[in-house]
Amino acid sequence: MKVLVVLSAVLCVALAKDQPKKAIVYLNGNAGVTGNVTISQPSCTEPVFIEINAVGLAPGKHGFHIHEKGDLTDGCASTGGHYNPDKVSHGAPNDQVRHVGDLGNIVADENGIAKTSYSDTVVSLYGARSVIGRAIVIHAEVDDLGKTNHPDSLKTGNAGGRVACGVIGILAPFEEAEEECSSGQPALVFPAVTIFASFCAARMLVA
Ligand SMILES: *[C@@H]1O[C@H](CO)[C@@H](O)[C@H](O)[C@H]1NC(C)=O
Ligand SMILES: [Cu+2]
Ligand SMILES: [Zn+2]
Repeated sequence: MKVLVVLSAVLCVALAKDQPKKAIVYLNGNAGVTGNVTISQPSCTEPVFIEINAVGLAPGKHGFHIHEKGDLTDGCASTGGHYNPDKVSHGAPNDQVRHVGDLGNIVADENGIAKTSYSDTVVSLYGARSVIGRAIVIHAEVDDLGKTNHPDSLKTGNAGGRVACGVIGILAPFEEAEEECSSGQPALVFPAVTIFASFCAARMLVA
């Protein structure tokens, strides 16, 4: 019986987990580059999945970042620097030390098309560090990932001008308010979840 109670409690906690979140970015700029980016995350403890569709790029690698502001007043120029809440050096997506916004490079084919997707464990759509409302920026040049002697390497990756950008907007869910959940930390067991689990366990006992 104890095993049943524990099992049902675990199941109920699993069912009560966060709603998946999804964000959409419409890319534009004054360099003829257009496209979109979707960012989805099943729960606050799982990685984001980023899908990129961009056209009009010069063939080759282009720095791809999340910048701190969703301000397009002056086009991509007014989106600020890389989103960097930890105030650390620029790096590669897989580095221990990196800006939250450091997503490395995307690669455009000979037709100027970049269609790619990948996961990232640092970027989040949940909590105080949610990137919703910030901006995605595609650069003219290669992001050197903080690995060269250029004076800007550890600041920006020396990725050159900004050829396209867009604000990270909510796609789903759009009906409910932000949940309390700190990104980048273990999931907290909230009182509501505990009560729900106890309720489920109690029902198992009665049944
Ligand atoms: C993103 O762009 C691709 C390629 O142009 C298009 O097929 C897709 O429908 C777009 N997605 C959204 C959500 O707009
Ligand atoms: Cu950038
Ligand atoms: Zn950076």
